[in-house]
Amino acid sequence: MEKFWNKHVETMNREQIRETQFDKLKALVTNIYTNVPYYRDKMQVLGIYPGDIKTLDDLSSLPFTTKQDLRDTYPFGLFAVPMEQIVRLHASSGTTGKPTVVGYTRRDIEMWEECMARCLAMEGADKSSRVQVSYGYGLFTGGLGAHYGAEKMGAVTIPASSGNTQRQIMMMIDFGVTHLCCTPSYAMNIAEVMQEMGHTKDDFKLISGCFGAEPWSDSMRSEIENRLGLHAYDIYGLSEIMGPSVSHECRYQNGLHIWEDNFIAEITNPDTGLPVKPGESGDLVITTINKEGFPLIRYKTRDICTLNYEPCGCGRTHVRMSKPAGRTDDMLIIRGVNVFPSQIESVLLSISEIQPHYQIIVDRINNSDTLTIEIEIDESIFSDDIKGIEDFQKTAGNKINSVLGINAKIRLVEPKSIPRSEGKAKRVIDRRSLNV
Ligand code: DLL
Repeated sequence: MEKFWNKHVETMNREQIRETQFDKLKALVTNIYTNVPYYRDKMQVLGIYPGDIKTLDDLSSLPFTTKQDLRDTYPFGLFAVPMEQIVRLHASSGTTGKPTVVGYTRRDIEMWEECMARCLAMEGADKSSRVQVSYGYGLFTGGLGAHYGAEKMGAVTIPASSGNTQRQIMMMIDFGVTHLCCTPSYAMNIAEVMQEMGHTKDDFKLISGCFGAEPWSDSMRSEIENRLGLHAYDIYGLSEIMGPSVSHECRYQNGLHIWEDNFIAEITNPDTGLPVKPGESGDLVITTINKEGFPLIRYKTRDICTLNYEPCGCGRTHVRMSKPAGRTDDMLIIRGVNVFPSQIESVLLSISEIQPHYQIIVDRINNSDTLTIEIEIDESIFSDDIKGIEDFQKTAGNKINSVLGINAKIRLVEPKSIPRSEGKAKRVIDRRSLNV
């Protein structure tokens, strides 16, 4: 039977969702115009005032917010409440320069807990569950975000954080953990170490896994499900908006329901900023209509996906986003062909001998881009003759070429030679930027 955390809200009809969104949007625009000088200035430049928001569609007249705006206002310039009302800060690990800082009021934390509890319920968790949170705890939102939702639900919550994998496995077995929250690449790592320790999936009581924070393919999903003996669900979120639980998959696994009573989702063309046609893919843009501390108007996530408003078999009415393929900034352009690392993963894992451990190396040699994929393979292939190995490399290269239209050099590497992830996996080494 379908489990809900807040059935009334999760199943309200589309009209009710739009009404709720409109009421909250109006209040939000007045709030930021009054309390956030940065937003007020932006709106005044465009000649837009709170009274101009007369329908939900007027959202599109509001300015976008970008990562650059967050940097320009570092650290607290976009906060909409006095610091006395902020009870927690999180920050994203900026690869360059300063991180982006997000503040939460007590009510924001409660809203986040509620969203996370809805996500866990979607996987079938309830207060009888034992939830191991193996996302990193700290400024990263994964650990604490999942933790508070599981606790809110009344489940036994185990704040394992990431790392020390053998101990994680011992706890999962000894504590009878039913639900595991971590990145999909860390789940693979756990599966591998479990095997090395001489355990099998039957030693676990796992029912489901709540995996996100990085792109992962459906082939990776099957791999994790087979190895750990659980149902693997995708969860999406980002520090700027609210960490994990912006959206989550139901058991139909045909997209992730976005909690539309808290977030308005739009898809726009990443170059022009114009809305795409219904069902087309583009940049996911999110407006947080229920946050007090750090509300964002039309935030360009740079995550590429589509939106699906069709009714879902689970009964939830909130829109579904497709599994994000990756951020526009993670998209590789190799000799003019656009490709996301997750697409390469999908092709690789469709070849049975390939282990889900790989690294993508992009370089520029003699002014031409080169793509090398290092993959770990079964011991069995390594013990094969040279011809067998060459044939295998050719098959993998041809498959990449026929599906993605790019030439790749396949380098087979020994089992365990690619670093294992405890959080977000680093799949791509782009040496082109180093050579410029
Ligand atoms: O990764 C929040 C999170 C923690 C989500 C735990 C889910 C689970 P950031 O570190 O700010 O926050 O990274 C956000 O990660 O814009 C996406 O590009 C990517 N991302 C997050 N979830 C998914 C997912 C957290 N399920 C950035 N699939 C986002 C693909 C994801 N990419």
